[in-house]
Amino acid sequence: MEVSLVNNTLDTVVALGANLSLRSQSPEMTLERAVDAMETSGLVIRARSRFYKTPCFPAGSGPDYVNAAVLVGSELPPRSVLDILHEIENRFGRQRQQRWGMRTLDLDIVCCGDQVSPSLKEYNHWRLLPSTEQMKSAPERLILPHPRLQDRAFVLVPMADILPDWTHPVLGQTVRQMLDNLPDEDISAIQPL
Ligand code: A4P
Ligand code: MG
Repeated sequence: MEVSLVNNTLDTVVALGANLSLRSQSPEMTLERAVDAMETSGLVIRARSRFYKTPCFPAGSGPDYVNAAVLVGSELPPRSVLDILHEIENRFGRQRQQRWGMRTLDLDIVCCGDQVSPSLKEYNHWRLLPSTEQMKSAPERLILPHPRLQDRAFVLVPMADILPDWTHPVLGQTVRQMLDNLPDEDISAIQPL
């Protein structure tokens, strides 16, 4: 389902990922139920990507993921949306042990329209942090857009299903253009389920 709005301020994209089963519930089923839980919590799901099987990043650090993205309509501030997402992650057994560790459910806010938060300076700090440092430290505050979305085929491919013309407010590139910058093998590794 594709929506032809470009950078509407209410456009919030949420990325979903899971690579561990929750008891007998597969990652795919967890993602289905997480989307339902988002709706029950009052977030309006305006578009939903396909579900994709994606190789774990960093390579070899765990089982394949299932990834997807949804376009959410909400009048809540993004911080309140993130609180709802964290509550859903907890309900689905998420434990934060290790940065980029395996997880039953990860819900990230990829973008909220044109917003750059909390400031361009802090956004750039997290975007430009060397990856060895990224693995050790996580931001306390909500950073928008998600500092690594432009590097991640597992975020951009699902996002291209729902909002391909969204333009990154700092990098000035659309989702399609950011995908074009990635190696072909990163993109071909993302397979619809
Ligand atoms: N935080 C700040 N900004 C945001 C935002 N825009 N969205 C804060 C969500 N959270 C944000 O997040 C750490 C802290 O960042 C939180 O306190 C939150 O308030 P987290 O979700 O606890 O930690 P994380 O998921 O390990 O970090 P992050 O930054 O979400 O990691 P990534 O970069 O998303 O990597 N491989 C595949 N194939 N598919 C995946 O989905 N995901 C990861 C996680 C690694 N490898 C993967 C996948
Ligand atoms: Mg996360």
